[in-house]
Amino acid sequence: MVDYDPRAIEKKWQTRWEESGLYRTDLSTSKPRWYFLLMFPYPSGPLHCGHWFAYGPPDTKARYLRMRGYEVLFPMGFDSFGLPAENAAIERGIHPQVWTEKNIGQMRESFKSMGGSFDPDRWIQTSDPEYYRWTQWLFLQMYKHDLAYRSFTSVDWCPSCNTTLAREQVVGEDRVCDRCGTPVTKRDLNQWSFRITRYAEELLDFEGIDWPERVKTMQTNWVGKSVGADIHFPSEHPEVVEIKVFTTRPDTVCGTTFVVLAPEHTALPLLTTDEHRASVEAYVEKAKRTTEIQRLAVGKEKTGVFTGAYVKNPVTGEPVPVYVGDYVVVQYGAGAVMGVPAHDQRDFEFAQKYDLPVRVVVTPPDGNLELEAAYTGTGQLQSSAPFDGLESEAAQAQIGVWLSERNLGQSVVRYRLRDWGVSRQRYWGAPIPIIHCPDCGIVPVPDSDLPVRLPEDVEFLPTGESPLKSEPDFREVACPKCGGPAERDTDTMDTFVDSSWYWYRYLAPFDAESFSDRSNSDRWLPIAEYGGGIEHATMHMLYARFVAKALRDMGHVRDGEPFRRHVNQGLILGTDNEKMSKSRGNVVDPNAVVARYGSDVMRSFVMFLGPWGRGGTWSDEGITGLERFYLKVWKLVIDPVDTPEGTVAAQDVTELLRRLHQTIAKVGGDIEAFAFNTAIASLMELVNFLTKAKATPVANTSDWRDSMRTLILLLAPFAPHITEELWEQRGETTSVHAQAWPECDDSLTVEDAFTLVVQVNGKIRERFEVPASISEDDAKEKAMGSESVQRAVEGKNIVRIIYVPKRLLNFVVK
Ligand code: ANZ
Ligand code: ZN
Repeated sequence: MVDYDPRAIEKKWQTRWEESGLYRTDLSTSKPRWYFLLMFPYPSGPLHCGHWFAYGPPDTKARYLRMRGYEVLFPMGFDSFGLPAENAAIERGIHPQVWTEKNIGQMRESFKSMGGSFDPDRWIQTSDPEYYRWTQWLFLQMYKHDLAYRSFTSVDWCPSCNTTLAREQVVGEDRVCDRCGTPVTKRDLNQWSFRITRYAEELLDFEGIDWPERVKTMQTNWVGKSVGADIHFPSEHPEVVEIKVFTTRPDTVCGTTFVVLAPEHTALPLLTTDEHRASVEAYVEKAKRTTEIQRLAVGKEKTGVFTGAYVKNPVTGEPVPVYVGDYVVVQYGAGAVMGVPAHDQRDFEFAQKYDLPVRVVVTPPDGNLELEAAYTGTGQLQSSAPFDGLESEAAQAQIGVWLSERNLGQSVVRYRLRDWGVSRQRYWGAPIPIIHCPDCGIVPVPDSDLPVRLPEDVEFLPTGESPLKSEPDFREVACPKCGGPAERDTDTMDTFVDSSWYWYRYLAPFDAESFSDRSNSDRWLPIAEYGGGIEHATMHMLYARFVAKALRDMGHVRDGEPFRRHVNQGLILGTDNEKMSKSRGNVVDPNAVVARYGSDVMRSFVMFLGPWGRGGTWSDEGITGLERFYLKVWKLVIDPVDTPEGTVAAQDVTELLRRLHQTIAKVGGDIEAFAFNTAIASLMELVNFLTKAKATPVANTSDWRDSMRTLILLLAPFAPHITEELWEQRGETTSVHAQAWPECDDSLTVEDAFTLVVQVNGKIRERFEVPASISEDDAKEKAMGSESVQRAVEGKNIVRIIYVPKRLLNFVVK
């Protein structure tokens, strides 16, 4: 007999599948459609274990869905612009393009060796000019619809690398540069931004999409809606009319005993009196070096310095001292807060520290006015004429009206979400398709001139300027409007722009006329399932929703929600139960595992580790366990039946069919729920059962031969190579992956029952109805639970237990 040799069969089938185009999707199909999208990888080199976990199990589901009659669009590509390529260029002198292409080559090999059933005709890469031409088109569409604008804004800056950092390059609690570890500072630059804030309210609406609660919560917090009021505290300073604050508790305005400005607040240098200038300046200098996260840390002591200035409480008319404090963030709200120590804990701590009065204006339920901590609940107003006696909620509304009638403020809704800064002073990205003309100003590159190609021969060394700035051939152009000398924008786009629309491109990857195909996008979207890591919960997943809504409003697509369902995979941990990392030395190289055991074993193993949504821990024994499993499957199917013909008990056939159909139902349901681990466990049980049954006469029946067929079909999504080979060896001529999933006949899954007779020393003590599949242990346990059996064995020693399956249990006692 032929032995199981994964090395030989896997290569053979990968090549055949490729040649036959087995996994090509027919977008104009009349079958039910299923667009199954996985977050495409950054091309970092051959696939690692995390990639195998992210892509292998979903491949199983894609295969299953095809067998269930769906036309499955299951494409793959590469998010191939970005910083690592540029860093490789700087460190090793390899051109980013070369580095990227090499890695993509390795990764595609890995995807092939996985046996991934990705559509062969839809591979895309975002650094391809035919792709980024449409990223640039998207930018221009945003610009034309007033969703992209240029402004002077603050960006993260690494003083050592001398460059702007993308948000993802700022790492850790201390916000350091991920290249050199230097603490990041801020710098003001002319930057392009996308107006994502216009969609803030709609982004909070998850109606009709099936997403993990966790992701919805993260997005909701990221958007950060607050309902409250802007309140103006008038000033007598000649250059400062008033200080505006934002509060979610306008009902507490009369409890304000100080006002705090952010260190960057523009009115601060004006208001500060000469007497306090030195201490305020020293404080501001120090605050500049502390990061936002550090400043806002909950446990952190609230500090500040008095400015010498006073403003007026708009309701009570009382003078209120003005402080500067670093717990106030300049970009949020009005960059200033009214300090209400009685009702806000941060203000309470501040007041304690600087010995400022605490005035209770919302009566606590216990009536106690000697507060140990802020009372942050609601209640009846006091010491707040003319609003005394009102409940907080009514007071909030009335105070809003009262203030706006007097031009002293108004009720507002605020969002924490900021517009999306998309300019990067880097090389390896899509050039921003804008020309700056001294006469015409900002001029978009005409669509017909797209793509604006990235020049190849460029000096990358980080000088603090965009590398493209030093390329006169790139930079200097004629203005498309007036023909005069003009300059291109030399920044490139944030790579998150590239990935904010890629699923549309899979629907028409080579279309030269459009970013996508409208009839395909209407038919195939929204995406049935989008799988990927929780780390993308806010940025990528929020940008994607924003872009979909923007394209919908521009009339380019129908749906504002791109992903009907979203699923997150877990992590594979190393044998030490820690995240795999080179520094810990717990990394497993999937290629070595595949070389030794084959891809079917590797992919099944990662599925067997644990539920896909949770992940699991690597184990070398687990790998050999799966190797043994497939050897067993191989022998079961390939080795001839050599059981002599004999009478076949009807109940053995029933049992065979019952096991089979129970497994069909179980495996299908588990795959749908991403519970690949329990699906494999039930297939293992089935194989054990069949291996035993093979030695009995049932193995000579046609039901047996059918059961071999069913087993191969059930295993096909998990182990595409071995099953294809076994299928062929049985004389089949069309691919196992083009077959229908076995039908589960519910009438066959019903458990048979039998009467278990329990004896003690041969004397019948009890009879039970039990399921036919009851195990010996369960039968014993049930018998021991019987009172009459207990009475019969009491005080005696059980010397032997005789179990006759499906009939009786006899306790021999002395
Ligand atoms: C007075 C007050 C009284 C407040 C009270 C709360 C309770 P969210 O919900 O996150 O929007 N705040 C406003 N602007 C700020 C800034 N730039 N930096 C730091 N803190 C700021 O929080 C809004 C509340 O956070 C505002 O309501 C303000 O404190 C503070 F009993 O104003 B509150
Ligand atoms: Zn011009």
